[in-house]
Amino acid sequence: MSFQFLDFPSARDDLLTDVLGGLAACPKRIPPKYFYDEPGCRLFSAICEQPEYALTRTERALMASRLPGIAAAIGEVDCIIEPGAGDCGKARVLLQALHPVQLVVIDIAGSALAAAAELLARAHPGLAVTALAMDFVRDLEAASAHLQPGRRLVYYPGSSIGNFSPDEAVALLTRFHRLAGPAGQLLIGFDLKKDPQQLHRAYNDAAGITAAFNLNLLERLNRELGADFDPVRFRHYAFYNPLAGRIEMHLVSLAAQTVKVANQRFHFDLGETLHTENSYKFRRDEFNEIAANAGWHRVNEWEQDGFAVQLFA
Ligand code: AVI
Repeated sequence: MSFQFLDFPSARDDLLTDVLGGLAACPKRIPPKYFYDEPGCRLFSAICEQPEYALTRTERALMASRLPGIAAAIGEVDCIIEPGAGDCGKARVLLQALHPVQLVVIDIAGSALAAAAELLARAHPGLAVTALAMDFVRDLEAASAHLQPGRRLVYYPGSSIGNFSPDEAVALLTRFHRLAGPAGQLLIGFDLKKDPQQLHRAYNDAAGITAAFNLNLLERLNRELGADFDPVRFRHYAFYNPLAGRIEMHLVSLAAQTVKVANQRFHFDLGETLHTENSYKFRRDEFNEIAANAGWHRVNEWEQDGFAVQLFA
């Protein structure tokens, strides 16, 4: 078995800085990457099982039914790199069809990543598995030093690209392009624009799991930064904004209240929002333009039930 785990702890230090900066901003905001502590990862997995949230299931079904065609379009690959790999479940599917020499999985949630990547390495004795615990939006360049030479495929499934603004998406895809190198490819999955009611339901599931996921952010700040948020005094509020083409998630204050984080006080008016996430939905041509601005040209695409997977070179 070949398994390597490397921790780039700089990401941890950002939580306090980002939270203090985000609470001082107007409107208040916190980056969605901070949803994913251990309870947050568990809640996100539960969201993916909710009947209203079809995104993950649809992508899984698309990948399962089209895998031979996708693998044929990709061709020979030496190294698969998956930023935001989480529990490595999606990489496992690709490994069945492509037979790379190395798999590099990257995630900010280091301990869950390490455990999942080690299991993968045990199941594939011929594969070199490298797990990098880092904030890939900031530290991706550091990953280059750990890539074996050869043809690289960056795999970015799950519509995670939708959690970035269009400008941020171009910047991130440009960094993927640099990491993939001259013969590199990008396989990316994203959610398509669709009936806003369907989108609304997906982020307002009846079981309240998305609400718990959103509110867990406040509990995380209490646990890790000694903040004193009272989660029952905030309401999960998610809606589709058709002008911006995105779901917006907010935590709306149910009272005029003051919250303390690291000895700084922040006032919330009744009805004031803390903006926690955007989830952009795309038309296929819109997405092509974003990718083209990052130096990628489209090679192939697959679509199923409002979800698209595109291959770029
Ligand atoms: C990870 N990301 C693509 C999910 C999304 O749909 O934007 C996160 C999520 N937020 C609420 N539900 C799911």
